[in-house]
Amino acid sequence: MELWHVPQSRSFRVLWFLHEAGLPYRLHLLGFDGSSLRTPEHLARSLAGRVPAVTLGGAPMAESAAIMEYLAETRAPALGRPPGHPERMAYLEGLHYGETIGQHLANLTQHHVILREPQMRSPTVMRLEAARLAKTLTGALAHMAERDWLLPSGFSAADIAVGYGVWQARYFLQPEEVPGLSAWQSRIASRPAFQAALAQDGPPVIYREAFYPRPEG
Ligand SMILES: N[C@@H](CCC(=O)N[C@@H](CS)C(=O)NCC(=O)O)C(=O)O
Repeated sequence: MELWHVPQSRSFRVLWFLHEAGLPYRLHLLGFDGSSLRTPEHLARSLAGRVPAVTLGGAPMAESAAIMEYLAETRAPALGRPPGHPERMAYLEGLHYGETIGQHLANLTQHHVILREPQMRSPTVMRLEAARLAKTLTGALAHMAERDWLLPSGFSAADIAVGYGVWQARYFLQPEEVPGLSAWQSRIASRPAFQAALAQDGPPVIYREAFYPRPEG
């Protein structure tokens, strides 16, 4: 399979999944300036000109949760929970909760990183979205209670979908804002497949700072 990826973006989920599953892939690194995402070739793979985009046997897919669900069903059963599995509902919930977290990360990235002119940036949005991001993570942690991963039976693609947001949250949230977040990030970082995916991620193109503080208010 082929994967089109922008370093530090949501396509990292698919890259991480491929390493967890031990599946072979061919990686194409794209920029985040818009131009390489808007070519006719890329728009044929991703309707909105985004990443991730993959081709599987020549057929395109471009939603990371759908890609992971399909790959788990067809090539990596240990990372999925099939229909009829007692954890199926919680698995699907976690797999898609990643985008509930992701929308806040995307808004924070817009206002701290993408919008360059100060008058375009909203301190209100920065504060509101940081609080909403913290809420999504606090909620997930409360649900996990004493567990390391989202499902009682252990690590799954749902942990990759959510884990990408957990990892990226370090750009916008201080550890004390979400008790348990640092330990969760450490558990993610301790996975060999995560480290192997990081090694393939490519040079930073979105986040140049380790942390983006929001204005007081
Ligand atoms: N729901 C999609 C979202 C994909 C998405 O929006 N990716 C961003 C990078 S994080 C992108 O390609 N943005 C480029 C653009 O908006 O032009 C997924 O999770 O795969």
